Amino acid sequence: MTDTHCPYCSLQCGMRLTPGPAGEVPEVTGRDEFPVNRGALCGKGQTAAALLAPGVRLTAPLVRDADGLREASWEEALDRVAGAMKATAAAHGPDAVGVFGGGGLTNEKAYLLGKFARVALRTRSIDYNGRFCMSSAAAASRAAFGLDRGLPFPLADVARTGCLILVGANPAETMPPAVRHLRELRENGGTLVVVDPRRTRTAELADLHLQPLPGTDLALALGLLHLAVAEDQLDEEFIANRTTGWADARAAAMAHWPERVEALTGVPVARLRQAMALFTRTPHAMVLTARGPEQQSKGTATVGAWIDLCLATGRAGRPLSGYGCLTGQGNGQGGREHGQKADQLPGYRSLEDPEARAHIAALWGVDPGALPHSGSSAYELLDSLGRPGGVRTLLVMGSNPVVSAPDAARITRRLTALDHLAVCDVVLSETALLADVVLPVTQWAEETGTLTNLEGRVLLRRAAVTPPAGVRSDLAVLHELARRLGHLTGFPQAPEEVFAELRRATAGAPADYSGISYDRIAAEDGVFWPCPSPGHPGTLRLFLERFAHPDGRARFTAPSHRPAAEEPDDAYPLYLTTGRTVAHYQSGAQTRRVPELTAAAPGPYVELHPDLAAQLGTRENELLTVTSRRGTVTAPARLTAAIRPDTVFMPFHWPGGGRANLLTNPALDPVSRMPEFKVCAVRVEKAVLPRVCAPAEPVAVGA
Ligand SMILES: Nc1nc2c(c(=O)[nH]1)N[C@H]1C(S)=C(S)[C@@H](COP(=O)(O)OP(=O)(O)OC[C@H]3O[C@@H](n4cnc5c(=O)[nH]c(N)nc54)[C@H](O)[C@@H]3O)O[C@H]1N2
Ligand SMILES: Nc1nc2c(c(=O)[nH]1)N[C@H]1C(S)=C(S)[C@@H](COP(=O)(O)OP(=O)(O)OC[C@H]3O[C@@H](n4cnc5c(=O)[nH]c(N)nc54)[C@H](O)[C@@H]3O)O[C@H]1N2
Ligand code: SF4
Ligand SMILES: [Mo]
Repeated sequence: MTDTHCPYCSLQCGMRLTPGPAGEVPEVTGRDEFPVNRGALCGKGQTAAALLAPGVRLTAPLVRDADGLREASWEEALDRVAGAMKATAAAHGPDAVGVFGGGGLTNEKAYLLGKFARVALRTRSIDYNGRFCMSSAAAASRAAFGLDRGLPFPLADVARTGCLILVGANPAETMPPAVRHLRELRENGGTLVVVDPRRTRTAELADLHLQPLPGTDLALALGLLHLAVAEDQLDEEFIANRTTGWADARAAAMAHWPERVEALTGVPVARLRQAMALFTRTPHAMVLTARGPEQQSKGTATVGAWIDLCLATGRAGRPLSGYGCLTGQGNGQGGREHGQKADQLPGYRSLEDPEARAHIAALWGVDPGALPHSGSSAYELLDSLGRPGGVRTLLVMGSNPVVSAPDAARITRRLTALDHLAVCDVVLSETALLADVVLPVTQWAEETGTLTNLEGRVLLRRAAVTPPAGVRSDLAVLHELARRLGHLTGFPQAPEEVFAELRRATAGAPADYSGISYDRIAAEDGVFWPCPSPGHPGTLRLFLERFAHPDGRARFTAPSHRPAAEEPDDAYPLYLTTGRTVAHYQSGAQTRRVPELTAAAPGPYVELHPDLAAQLGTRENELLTVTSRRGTVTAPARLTAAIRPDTVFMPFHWPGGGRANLLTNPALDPVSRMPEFKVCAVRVEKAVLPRVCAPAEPVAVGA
């Protein structure tokens, strides 16, 4: 039996793996002692062992020749990748070799990948899929508090606050075991407010559901702040003692009076007042955001406005109060701390800070001047592929952008324009299918490493099974590639050795892991960062005495509302928003290979209101085409009164012609460079079926 954690989301539910009979995958059970999930697992976690079966996962490297991908030896595959990296760098300079990482990678992998880019490749062209995930919340938290940790308190605190506003988060589908904390909140007398254009399973649990137009959360937050001023609900003492910048925030709020906010958001003034009453009725309250308000071209400003509301009412930096972001990927938190981001060095150090450069350069044994500077963000990096001055050889580790990137047809074209694409993956993802070389790597239960969950709790995922012959770890791949690029040392492949270096790299940094060890994590079932020494207990709650800016004060950011980058018009009269459904994870590369999950959710669909369906003359399951300025998709209709009649929703888990990201708008937030996955304008029509349809070829849905 091995205690470990789930391969998927940021809850990192504790699980126990019991070996199955010979030749079978282990049995997975939830671990009662782990405080985040207390034994519960969602369907994805329960079925995760299916990923370990030999037929599902890759077991040999693949290289492309004239006939397509064929099996190859590791030597040949690694030589091809390293050879391409050298050739590209020699012909086009080091920045023409790029790296694209993922928030599912362990801390050790994220750290070594960043080091590999900066030291072995000397490229500035590195970023990762976390840019598509929580970068707006991270940017806003850093601006307001001086530090970004998804939740500045343990998740269990949620059950003991007085009122929780969940903005654009659907944990009932995206983090099901977290729902018990929401239920407990209500059992304890607290209230839940949900802000979502859809009446989701999470909204069903709420005392109050606000159903704004997509892309209007910023106005909504300012409207609530306006009411806080108008109804004398400010915490003047907190504002005076613990913040700066209130005058500007007050002015921004005053420009967003309730009737104006009703006109912008569609949320009636009476509902705004109800929300404000619930939020200020109790001494403790929290606001948690997820991708709804964040994946907007004004996501950073939007989160800033919700934080301003918390600060003005004194609901931050105090026990059982505060703002937090529900980070998404398994290591969404740690993955954003250790240097796979374009502008970052390990421990949340900045690549542009001379002191940070000197510290890390000394550890890495290079001259600070030899460290590259910041590169461009994920979408910009992907959009540069194969273009003059752009990246020509790319290594992808832990992402499937063919399905998950915005304006995916464009990004797919860019990937095919590369001179060389190498993909490290566990399965043959849609991105791996385009690769010149596919390197099959070990996954969660086959390897050991640390991850940092949405609370900032550093966890140990332990190897529970022996990996199949033919696969190597991501760390071993980096080790081998670095060696071929002339770096015989500096790229260890043993996870604990990498972690030891990561500890030194983060010493004294904002995300300080130097007091954390594998033994300690095992003994304590997780350690919260910052943890600056082995004797330090770890930091469960941040900001209780002071915020992380040098003066200890939080900053109001005082944003103003602005429209989405693309609003509906005559040609594209509806809003499209996108997100998740409970059975599948992300691009679906993993979960579409699990029979139970595919049975539960076999393909893409378009959620629409019955009134809109009547207007279009369509019925349940009839094929629709959805068209935006980027492309057209075809998928069946799913009618539900839970969505606004002016908005349609698509989950993004499937490739092919039902791919939601063929439609999405890559407009970027100016600060976080987050694309606007949550808002674009579309036209919806009944699909015109081909008149003759050969019986052997039924119309493919999302094929
Ligand atoms: N089942 C499942 N669980 C997952 C994942 C998965 O793919 N599948 N992925 C994990 C990851 S990486 C992440 S980032 C998290 C994401 O977790 P969530 O953020 O909870 O998931 P989403 O479905 O992307 O978006 C949440 C809600 O935002 C709403 N929304 C859309 N537009 C707007 C808007 O303009 N304003 C507001 N307020 N709300 C809006 C949607 O209707 C949706 O219900 O989930 C994690 N858990
Ligand atoms: N329309 C729309 N698009 C979205 C979103 C949305 O809400 N709407 N959400 C965005 C968000 S929040 C996210 S996080 C992204 C995620 O989108 P992706 O980056 O595509 O994430 P995954 O599907 O998890 O892809 C991870 C890949 O890495 C592989 N993998 C898993 N573990 C490992 C490992 O340890 N090593 C290696 N080398 N590979 C591994 C998996 O098999 C899979 O192929 O999608 C974004 N795209
Ligand atoms: S909620 Fe997330 S971590 Fe927990 S079992 Fe489901 S996918 Fe795994
Ligand atoms: Mo995410």
